This record gives sequence, C-alpha cells and structure tokens, in this order.
Amino acid sequence: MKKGLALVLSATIALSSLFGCTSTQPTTGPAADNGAAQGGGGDLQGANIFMFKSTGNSFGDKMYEGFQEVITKNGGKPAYKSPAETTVAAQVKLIDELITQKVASITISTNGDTGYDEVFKKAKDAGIKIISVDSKASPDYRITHVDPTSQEGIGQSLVQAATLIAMKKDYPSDGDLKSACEEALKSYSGKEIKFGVLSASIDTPVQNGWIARMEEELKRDVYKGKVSATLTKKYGNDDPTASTTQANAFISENNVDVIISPTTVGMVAAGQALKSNPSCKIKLTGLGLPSEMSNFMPAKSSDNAFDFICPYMFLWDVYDLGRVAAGATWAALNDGYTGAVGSTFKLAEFGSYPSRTFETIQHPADKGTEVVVGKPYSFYKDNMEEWVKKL
Ligand code: RAM
Repeated sequence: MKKGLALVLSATIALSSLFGCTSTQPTTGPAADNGAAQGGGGDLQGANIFMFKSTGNSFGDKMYEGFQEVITKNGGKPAYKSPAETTVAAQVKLIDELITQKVASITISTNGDTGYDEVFKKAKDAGIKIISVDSKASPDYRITHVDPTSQEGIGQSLVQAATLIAMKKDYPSDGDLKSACEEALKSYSGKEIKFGVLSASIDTPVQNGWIARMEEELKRDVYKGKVSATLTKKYGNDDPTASTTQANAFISENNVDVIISPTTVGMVAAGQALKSNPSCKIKLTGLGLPSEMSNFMPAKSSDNAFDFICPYMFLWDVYDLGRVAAGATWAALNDGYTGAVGSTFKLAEFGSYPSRTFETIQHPADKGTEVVVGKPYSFYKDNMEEWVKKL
C-alpha cells in the first residue's frame, strides 16, 4: 500500500515534469473579499464561503480563484472570508459570525485539530455544509476533506529531495526520487546530513501530517548513520515576519544542511533570509509557488542548480484544488453528495478537463473520508521558466 502510493506519486511527478501543466489558470480575476464577516458588510445569506487559514497568503488567494470559478459557473454565491491571523480562535470567531449571516456552506482550511467542535456543531445544526480542503477539519463535522495529493507521498518526496540536495545531486531526469536517493546514499560516506523544518503553526493539521510522514521516511534503513532521523522544527505561523525570524534562527544556529519548508510562506521567507546571507551554505526545498520562488531557483537547463538557494521543489495546481473543493461543496448542497466512502461527485469544469468524477475514499489518518486531487508537480531548472508564468 505504502509502496504503491509512493510509486504513484513519483510516477505522477515524473509525468508532470515531462508534460508540464495540464490545467490552466482561471480567466476570472480574483475577487477576494478578505476580512471579518462583520454585520452590514454585504448580504451573505446563502453564500458559499471559502475560508483560508489567514489573509495575505497567495496560496489561499489562488485556491479561492479556482473555488470562485466553479461556484460562479454553477450559479452560486462565492465569498472569501479569512481571518487576519492564522489562529483557531480567529477562524472560530469568523465562523460564528457567518452562521448568524445564514451562509449555505463553509469550505475551510483549518489552523488546528481542536477548538472548533462547538462552532462546527452550531454550523451543522444550522444546516451549513462543512467541507475541508488543504488543512482538515474534524471528521465529526466535515462532509469530506479535499487533499491535494497523498500526504505520505509528499512526506517521502520532501525527505528524498532534501537528501539529494544535501549530496549535491540534480533532480533525477526520470523523476524517480526514491531510486536516485537510495543510489546516492549507497556511496555516501560524509558527515551525517541534518534537516530543519520551517513550518506553519505548531498545530496546523496539514503541515503536521506531512512532517509525521517525513519522520516515518527518515526511519528507513537506507538513511541510518547517513541522514539524521531527527528534524529540527521551527514554526513561522504562515506569517512572513515570524517565518523570517525562524529562518534567520536556522542561519545563525547553522546546524542543518537543508531547510525543508512545507508551506509557501515559509519557502519565500527562508529563500529571502538565505539570499541575504550569501556565506550561509544551507540549501532549501519544500512546497513553493514557482511565481514566488523564481529569485531563489535556477531557470535554465544550463544553470548549475547548486548555485541557487533552492535547487528544486514541489507543489500542485492550487487552482485545481480550489475547483475540486468547490465541486464537492456544490454537490453536497445540491446533488446529494454525502462524502461517505464510495460516494462520488462530478465536476463539469476542471481546468483543461471537460469533466471528471471524483471518488471519496477513507482518510488514512482519521475516521473521516477524503477526496485526493492527486497531481503534484516538481519544479526544477528544466521547467521553472514555464511554471513561473502559471502558478
Ligand atoms: C501554504 C499553506 C498551505 C500549504 C501550502 C503548501 O500557503 O500553509 O496550508 O498547503 O503552503
């Protein structure tokens, strides 16, 4: 099972690297209506809310663009409501206000595992549909969770990529990170490689899920004595200033070879901090938006990837993630989609796909269910030029 998922992921990454983008950016512009849903700020009755972890995160803004596109095409009423801070309390307060305003649905990326029960129960009792996306909500209240791709695959790929980067190995041309990593480790006899993680908040479900999968990967025999099984973790709360402070702490401690940042906010902060400290040898990889990372990455096949702070990194199509979350939300409201294992929904508009059916599966880590969009991409010197324009 584990092996199967890993293979699917590496195969998908390899394919995406070869074939590039399979989906397009929505043509509609962003209509982000960030901020608190205070009374008198527009009629939200019957609205389809998209709530990200906080405002000011372009990953959330892009996801909303995809969400908005699908909801609008279906004749719904999309609205973007995120708190200013990445905290559970700030989201809970906003959800409470949205219940009063009688919204139809809340599609949310959460800031924590706990602390939502009371407000989610209140929302559910009021008939509001709750779907989580990116960072999951409790299975007791969500209809389903929309995950960009297998959590395990991301955890494995991040560790394998960081290991290869520490050994100054280019992104493998066949996309098979696992084999490349095992092969390179066989002949490695240098000092023990150490990784740092610059994450979002200490409680964020999605990042903690990936970190747990990284730690599992590091327990494999191939890493023994060569790569430390202990990750040094720091939390920047998906806030640019706090993330920069934490990135600078990694630089001054100078204890790790590679920083892995499983958040687009951490990636930019670490990229900038490392760029401001050119004598620092720490490299960077993680989950980043190509459009935000071009200053820190190679862009031509002739480039030496190791002249750059981040030789390669990963992400998925954020617009598609928003589209699928909107499709699940709309189907739950209008087409009897239950979110139970085996239940399906169809998305008429899906980037360049004319139509696609999504199947609901058991979530691997909780008793709820999920839908996996399933298309991670790797970004490296051969394809960055093309991706910076798209994502
Ligand atoms: C950030 C957010 C989000 C994560 C991406 C990769 O923008 O923290 O939760 O999925 O990065």
